[in-house]
Amino acid sequence: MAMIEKNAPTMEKELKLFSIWEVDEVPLPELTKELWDQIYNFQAKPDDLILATYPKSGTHWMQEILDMIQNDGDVEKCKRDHSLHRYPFLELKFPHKEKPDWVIALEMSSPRLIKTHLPSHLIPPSIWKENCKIVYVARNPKDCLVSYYHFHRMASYLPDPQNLEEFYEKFVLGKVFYGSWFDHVKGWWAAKDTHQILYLFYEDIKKDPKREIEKILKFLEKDISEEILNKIIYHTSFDVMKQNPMANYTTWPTSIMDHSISPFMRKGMPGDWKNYFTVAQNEEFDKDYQNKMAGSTLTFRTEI
Ligand code: PPS
Repeated sequence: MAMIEKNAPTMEKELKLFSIWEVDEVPLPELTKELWDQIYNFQAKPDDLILATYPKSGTHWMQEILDMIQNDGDVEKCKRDHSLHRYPFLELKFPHKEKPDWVIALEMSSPRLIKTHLPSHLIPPSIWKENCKIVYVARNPKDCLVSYYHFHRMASYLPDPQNLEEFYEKFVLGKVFYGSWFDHVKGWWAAKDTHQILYLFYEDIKKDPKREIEKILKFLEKDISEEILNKIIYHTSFDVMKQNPMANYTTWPTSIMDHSISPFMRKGMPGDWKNYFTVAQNEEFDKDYQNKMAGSTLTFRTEI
């Protein structure tokens, strides 16, 4: 919180509209451009834990779960700082931070948790080479699209989405930051056959957080008591995270994130897309989905 308050004026001045540049046709925030070589050549360590997601798939939720696991359910420790500052975002450089996040990661003590929205083919090769454990969270594309749309409305550094129709077109064409949702989820799905990847689904975590957190514990080879497990489920529930200033971004200047337009912790519920998609859009989306996902064994639930 202190860093946010201290640096609010710098953030307001410098966190300007992100422009796009592309790596392998994947649109990325331009602020990664000059750092790209260093990011791609980032040196991972074998005990790094990587959290990978397509935007708006539950990154902050999973980070909170992993932080609670790593801190044995100590809620106060997990409130030590805002989620953005607790763990580095591999490919990003925020103007209010003195260093790019990959440098912050280098200076962290192990075991490190590092977040990324990068598609699997743009991940620093050292992450594969060191055989790091990776938790990937995927969310159904319709809710992802709606959530991403609202995020563009409330975050001043993201291009104005105009309206849902315009954003819908960009999303299905993969012309949004981090590119095609379809390529992202399929790329990581394929990668799990050859790497230590726990592939989770937002909808499953929502439906049965206990079962999904137990999967994570097994993957991380970590034992915790039933009491701590219940504490983690409670602390990382949508309603509790929505009230947590260390997780809900309400401490950010409103000129950067305007929660009166749309809160960062917005709905947190599978199926909200039904409030936004027209019947025609839904049919078109389903057709496009069939084509793009043909041959994939991945399945998504668009409601629970
Ligand atoms: S970001 O900005 O890309 O890192 O966003 P990300 O954290 O990946 O996703 C934001 C969406 O996740 C919802 N969220 C949650 N859902 C359920 N339970 C919990 N605890 C939770 N925490 C965050 C958040 O509300 C965004 O989804 P929408 O649909 O917009 O509500």
